Amino acid sequence: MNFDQQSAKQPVDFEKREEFDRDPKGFIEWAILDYVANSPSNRLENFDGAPIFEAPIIGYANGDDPIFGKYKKAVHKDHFMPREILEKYLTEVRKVETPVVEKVTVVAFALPYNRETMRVNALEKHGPTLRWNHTLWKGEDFNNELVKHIIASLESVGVEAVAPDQTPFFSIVFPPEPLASYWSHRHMAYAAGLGTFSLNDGLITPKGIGVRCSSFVINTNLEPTPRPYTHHLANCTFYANGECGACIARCPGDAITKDGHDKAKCLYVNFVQHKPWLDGEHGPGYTGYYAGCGLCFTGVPCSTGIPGRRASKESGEVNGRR
Ligand code: B12
Ligand code: SF4
Ligand code: SF4
Repeated sequence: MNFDQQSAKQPVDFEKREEFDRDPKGFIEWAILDYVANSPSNRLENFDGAPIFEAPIIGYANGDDPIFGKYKKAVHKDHFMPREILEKYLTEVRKVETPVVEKVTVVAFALPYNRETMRVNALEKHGPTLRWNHTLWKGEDFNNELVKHIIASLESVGVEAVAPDQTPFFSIVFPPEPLASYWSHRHMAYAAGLGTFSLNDGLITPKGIGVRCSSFVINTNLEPTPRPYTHHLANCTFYANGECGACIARCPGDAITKDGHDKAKCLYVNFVQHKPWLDGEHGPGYTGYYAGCGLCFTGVPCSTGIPGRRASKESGEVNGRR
């Protein structure tokens, strides 16, 4: 960890630094859980101030784990490697002359949607509820604010960290190229033992598929969380034993079939199809940049937990998909 270099840049709170050194995971987890529990930004202000998200689950991955190399193929050729993006950020944004990046850890977390938001969205058949829509755009603002807060807390004790999707190097790739990004939170969560992908692409965690994800990289060695699955689709019943497929019928845009998830169709529903009626009902400006959807995340067996499954197929081919 490049503690001296950081301390030269800003005053370090040595008392808190001792807390971090005693129990780095405890320090990080308390900072995340406290902010989620107490921040006024984690509130659905138009719904009696109910929390947007419940307490998150948190996991860790070794930043030099070979799995991150695989994401150059599974996500995008320019998907960041954790060590590479931390070094780039320190050099080009923080202007640290010769950053010493030793052991790198990816910290990932998944924030469960408020249960009432899950319940009401499950009743919808054509598009998202206003609660879901607010959880999408106000929730994502909160998610970004939360990560900024954690990075600032770490920097205040002289620990370097970066939120790769909040750097100027991050980009989302849109059609005609296949939809992707340079830092996929779900892939980070998968690496950090938090869950697997599914028929509709969503990440199914022990808290279900009804979560939003985030992740950051830290210049510290933290014990990785075990990955309690045999392949990247294991938590989805469709791939575990060929059953389910409940999300297929939930999709108002025919974007899910037994062959998987059509991202271009899904994009259309999320950005174009739902926006006029949601704005029509509630007024533009009230529904954020885009309407969202998420019907495949609600009213399905994996909504709030990993669905019960029989013996999982061995790794390799899973229900026709690799
Ligand atoms: C681009 C984007 C979209 C696009 C494309 C989605 C997609 N499937 O990629 C569109 C506009 C369609 C979209 C829609 C939605 N999105 Co969106 N989106 C993103 C974004 C910005 C980037 C995603 C990305 O990089 N995808 C890359 C592609 C390649 O991922 P993929 O196809 O899912 O990956 C497959 C391969 O990698 C394959 N694979 C092949 N080989 C291997 C090997 C290994 C080892 C592994 C691990 C995987 C693997 O398995 C994966 C699953 O099939 C992220 C935010 C972020 N920065 O992460 C949010 C994000 C994915 N979206 C999110 C959400 C909630 C939504 C919506 C519900 C919208 C809403 N809120 O109303 C819908 C749901 C769509 C769905 N069913 O997934 C959440 C997902 C939460 C979850 N539980 O999964 C994210 C993580 C945002 C967040 N901060 O939480 N989204
Ligand atoms: S509803 Fe069923 S098939 Fe669809 S993602 Fe969830 S477990 Fe998989
Ligand atoms: S988010 Fe909506 S449009 Fe996209 S796959 Fe899920 S149900 Fe279909």
